[in-house]
Amino acid sequence: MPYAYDDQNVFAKILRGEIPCTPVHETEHTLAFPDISPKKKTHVLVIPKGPYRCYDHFMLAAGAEEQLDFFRAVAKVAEITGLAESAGGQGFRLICNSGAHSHQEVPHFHVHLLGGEPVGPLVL
Ligand code: DGP
Repeated sequence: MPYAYDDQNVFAKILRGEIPCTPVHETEHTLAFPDISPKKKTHVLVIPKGPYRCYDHFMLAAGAEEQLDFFRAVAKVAEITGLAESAGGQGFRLICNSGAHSHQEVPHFHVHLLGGEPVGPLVL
């Protein structure tokens, strides 16, 4: 079954400029901006610009160039925000909710990058 993509989701609106955001980092294929409701001192969302619904959609349908651009951008954001060890930081947690059981609220693939303070053990 093909993946259905709803272009009325909030991240699609951000990409079209219909909802404002303050970019932390932007590349040809990727955009990163602060989460509207930060759960840690630093909480950045990284999204591909293409219309991908979830992790498996992105990894199975996007081109290798988009995928590499995305995951490199995540590392770049970790550097820009000072979380990366290469930037003197203490590291970060990446979270990807993908699909209904994961509690993904926005149906546009994204990862959460969290840090700037200890994030604690993974509690589910
Ligand atoms: P998830 O549950 O993984 O789909 O998380 C979606 C996140 O998106 C959630 O942490 C809140 C964030 N969010 C929702 N609407 C907006 C918005 O309009 N702007 C920004 N910056 N973040 C948003």
